Amino acid sequence: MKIGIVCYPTFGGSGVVATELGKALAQKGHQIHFITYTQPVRLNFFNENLFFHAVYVPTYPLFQQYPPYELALASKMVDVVLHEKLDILHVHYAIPHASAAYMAKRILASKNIHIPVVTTLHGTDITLVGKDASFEPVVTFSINESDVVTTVSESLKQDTYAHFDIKKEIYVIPNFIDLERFKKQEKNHFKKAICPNDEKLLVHISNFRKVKRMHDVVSTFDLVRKEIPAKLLLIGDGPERVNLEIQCRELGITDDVRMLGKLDAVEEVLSIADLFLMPSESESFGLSALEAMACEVPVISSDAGGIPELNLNGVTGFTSKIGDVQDMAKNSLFVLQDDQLPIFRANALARAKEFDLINIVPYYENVYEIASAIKK
Ligand code: GMT
Repeated sequence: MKIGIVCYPTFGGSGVVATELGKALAQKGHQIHFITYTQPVRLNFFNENLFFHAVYVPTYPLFQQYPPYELALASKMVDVVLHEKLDILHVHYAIPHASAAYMAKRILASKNIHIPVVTTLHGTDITLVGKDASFEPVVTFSINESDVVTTVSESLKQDTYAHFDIKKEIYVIPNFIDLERFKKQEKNHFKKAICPNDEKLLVHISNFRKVKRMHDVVSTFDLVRKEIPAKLLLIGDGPERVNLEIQCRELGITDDVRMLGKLDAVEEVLSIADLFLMPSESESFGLSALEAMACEVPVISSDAGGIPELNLNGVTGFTSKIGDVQDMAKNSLFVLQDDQLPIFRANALARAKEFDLINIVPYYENVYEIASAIKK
């Protein structure tokens, strides 16, 4: 099939899932056309089936700080569908991709061209931004107008029905992992550099937004470190970084906390980690937790959203009530015991294997078939 994938090109989870899906589909022989405003971060290699089309938004004095990206995106979708003869459009993250896809679909219909649209909802497009009154009517409409809608967890499906008046079936297709890339590697020299005295290594990876409850990461680590020698690595960057620096200074733990910024090769850091922390306020799936588990790292998390569908309480790690750092610290100390850690590591890997992209990508091919069979 010739598939147009519309996504955010950034480090954020939805962009990563969209890009990895496109790469996997290209390897299966589909022709994939990414449509977004800049090259997606993980689209960093050559494959004869992968194409990138940049959305250009012209500036004009009247637009001031509001250039109409959605219109430029819809126009680019029309252009790519027409000239590359796409069979389907798959948009990731509802805002503004689903409504831009609706516009493109209607424009193409006026030219007697039918293009099926699949919309994948990822998380904050539903649970945070999308349900805001500023967007809700457009999000509801464009979800209902998509030919097929998918969510990345059962929890997000239920949230979508709860927050929006959705009249159609939603298919759950969980996020997936490339086990060839995400696997525990031999990185002992790196571990020695970070943990010279064999300290336990706790890791957190995110976009440092409020929804990630980064202060709970630091508080949990602080409680663990009071009991056993431990270090914390924070990967990523975002609005909460300054607050974290202040919190670490106030707790007097700066020597044991390192912020490495945005890294591409996160699997190298995960290869030396003993525990992954994800205390999020809201999380539709928790892709970075899956990446950790694939590298044999157990997860201590909140029980928000879809996390419990991935992190099995007492098996691959533990889930706690949102904000219960005492419980998260207690669970961390339990998992980090020498007789427990190998068991949790093995369980985490076994669970991650259930999300192997080889098993999950065919579900997307299936919904493309379903969407293509719908004639409107
Ligand atoms: O929160 C992020 O990291 C970004 C956000 C996005 O939509 O780009 O991630 C969401 O989608 C990911 C991929 O499906 C999920 O793994 C994340 O759980 C989800 N984030 C939230 O729900 C907060």
